Amino acid sequence: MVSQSLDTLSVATRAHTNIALIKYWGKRDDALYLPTSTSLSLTLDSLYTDMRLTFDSRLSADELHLAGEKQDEASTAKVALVLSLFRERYNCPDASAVRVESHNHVPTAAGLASSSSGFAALAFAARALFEAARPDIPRMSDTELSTFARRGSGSATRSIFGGFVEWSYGTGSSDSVAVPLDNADWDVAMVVAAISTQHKKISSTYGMKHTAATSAFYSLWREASEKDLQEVLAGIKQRDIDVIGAAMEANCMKFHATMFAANPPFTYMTSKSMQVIEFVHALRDEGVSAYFTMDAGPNVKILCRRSDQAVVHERLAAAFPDITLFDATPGSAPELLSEQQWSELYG
Ligand code: 2P0
Repeated sequence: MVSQSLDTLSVATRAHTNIALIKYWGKRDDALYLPTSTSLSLTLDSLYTDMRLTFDSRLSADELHLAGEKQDEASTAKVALVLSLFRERYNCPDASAVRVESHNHVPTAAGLASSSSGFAALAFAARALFEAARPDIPRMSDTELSTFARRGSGSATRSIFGGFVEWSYGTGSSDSVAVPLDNADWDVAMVVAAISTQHKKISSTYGMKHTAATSAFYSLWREASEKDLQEVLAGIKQRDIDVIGAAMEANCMKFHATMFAANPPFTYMTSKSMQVIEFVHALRDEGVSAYFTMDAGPNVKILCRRSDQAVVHERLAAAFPDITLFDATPGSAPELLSEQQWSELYG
């Protein structure tokens, strides 16, 4: 971060994506992004978004540039909304418009949750930017910060912390927050099997709304998900990958079942996803602790011991040479990047 006149002040950050072990799938309040159930995730190190925010008095409105390309007003709207919440919170409605430059190191919109790292990066950078503009206002806690990330995208709430993180149901907006559970600095890892990096046909936002409104299984899902959550929490406490993995897989299957039971029904699973799932089961039959989860896309994420990650990767690569694999270990909370780091990366 560089301290210059407010007009050209810049802040750059890196925030990591997270993968839900217990899924968020539905809002009880669409405007405030309050979830219908508590979710739990693992933040990943190797999939992240870098973002720089700059006050620019020459701009008439906030701008979003993705990998150097200026986005249209519709794509910028949610970013502008989150920035407006910071202007309000920091009591500076007249602050200059902000230029947002974002670089995703996550295949966008492929069920790999680039919105989680994107809005976490935005919130983390905006706090630093507005703090510099209004140093007289007391520092915003990470817990409160997670409610600002939430307003951009539900899953972004959880990327405000590293390791295993819960996003609590809460009683309202101020306590539907991220809670860090465990930094996951032990024998845990993921291999992501990116079956498709194409834009998905049904967005998560629409998919969860349609499912909550029409699925015959939706009320059962909420009840059952709470039980799965308790099992994952117990598994994290015991550092037992088998307890965590079994409950994670069960939660994933119930989450996808809600969509099979929607009206009309739909699914994000493909035949290739099923082949990978069967392969994970076969690995487990051989004694490797490997467990799958899938989100709003065809990709399969495999939870395993860090000490087994190379084996899981190699076996998958041999069986599915056409699938791109990403190795990940637990990631940390967002961090600030220096101007020098930014210019070395993005010129
Ligand atoms: C999750 N997903 O818990 C769930 C599981 C996808 C499946 O959070 O509408 O992009 O912006 O809050 O966060 C993806 O949905 O949706 C997601 P919005 P988001 O990770």
